[in-house]
Amino acid sequence: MSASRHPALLSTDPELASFVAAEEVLQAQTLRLIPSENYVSAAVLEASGTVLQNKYSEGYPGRRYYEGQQNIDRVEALAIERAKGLFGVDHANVQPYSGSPANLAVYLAFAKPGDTVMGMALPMGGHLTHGWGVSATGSWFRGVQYGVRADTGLVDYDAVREQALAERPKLIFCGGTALPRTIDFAAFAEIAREAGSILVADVAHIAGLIAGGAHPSPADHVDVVSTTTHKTLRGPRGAMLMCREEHAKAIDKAVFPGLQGGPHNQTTAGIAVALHEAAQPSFTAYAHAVVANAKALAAALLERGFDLVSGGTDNHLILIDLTGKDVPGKVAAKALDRAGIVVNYNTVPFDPRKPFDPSGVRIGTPSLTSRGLSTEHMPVVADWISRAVDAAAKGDEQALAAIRAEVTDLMAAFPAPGLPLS
Ligand code: DSN
Repeated sequence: MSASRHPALLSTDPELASFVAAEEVLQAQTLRLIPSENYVSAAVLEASGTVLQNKYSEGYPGRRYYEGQQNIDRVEALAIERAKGLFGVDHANVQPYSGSPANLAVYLAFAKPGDTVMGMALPMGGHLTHGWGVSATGSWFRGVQYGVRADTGLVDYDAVREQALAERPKLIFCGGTALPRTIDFAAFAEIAREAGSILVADVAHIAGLIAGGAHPSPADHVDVVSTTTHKTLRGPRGAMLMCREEHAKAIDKAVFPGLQGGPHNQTTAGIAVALHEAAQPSFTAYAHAVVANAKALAAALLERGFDLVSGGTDNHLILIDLTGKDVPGKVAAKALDRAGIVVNYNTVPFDPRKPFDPSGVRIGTPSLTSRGLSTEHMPVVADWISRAVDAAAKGDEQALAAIRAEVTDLMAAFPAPGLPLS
């Protein structure tokens, strides 16, 4: 199949082409539940693979350090205008290479090494770059971390406020990577105002939901919005920083020349296409369907005796605590993978196990919704997960193989965007 899709690659480097072809088959045949992944459209794939990648263009539209920018400037200006329109912000920088560099640029813009910064602890659902110890942001800065309540699995905004007023951090991050509930940006804004902190909403996971109106927007509440572009937003792997006009210069200077060199123009083009797609009514329907599917899947998992952190979900993501099932997260994730269901093992709040062998698995509905699965399919998905976890406990490989056959069968009826071979 790759012969027709990537003929030049096949003829130049058949070995590499075979890996790509195998990945196409894998993505077509499996049920992909990793909540930070998705399928980009064929248009985004095409834009991301253009000759735009042949250009160096350090600087910003109209202010470059290299000549020959007449087309690149138009591409980047278009991406910027589309980001501003979609997210309702004054300023957008579309050059960060991905989420971690985007967040590092925020530190560079507003803080000095040694300053106190505050974010959600990684094992509670935060992100490495929110001041967690093993990241540069936790070693070059003094990271203080908040979490969720043990009894509810929810952020305790009173506790966050108390901590912020005691620590007076330079930066406060809200958002994370394993948060199944709506983020109260207004509450964080009030806390940041009282503490005199710059508030950053890292909406990487939920950017597409915000764009589609399925999650409240941080635009009116925070100083900076940081996001990757490849999760629910369904763009290429990249990132954006968005802010009010007053912070525009600091953000731009931090991204370039502060942290990065030439932007990846082919990615900028893919981002522009994704932003255009996300502005269509069909994307609003998609974002709401992602949430409806996640709620239906959570309900079906609860019916089957699963323990979900915070008791369910408001967004695209579900965090399953497998402690009661007596199957470690990693064992379950690997068994699910053998059953054709791709998830990642994940810590749960207050996890007694280690991050590399934690108690939970993290799942989400962005990818399956992109393929057109709807709420009626979620009990089937929950059944597969339940059967696979039981099979993992018993070491029943035959049961996993049987699930895999069922998964492949259903997926064949729901072609994935960008993968015509499905
Ligand atoms: N790696 C991303 C995720 O899976 O959530 C966060 O950076």
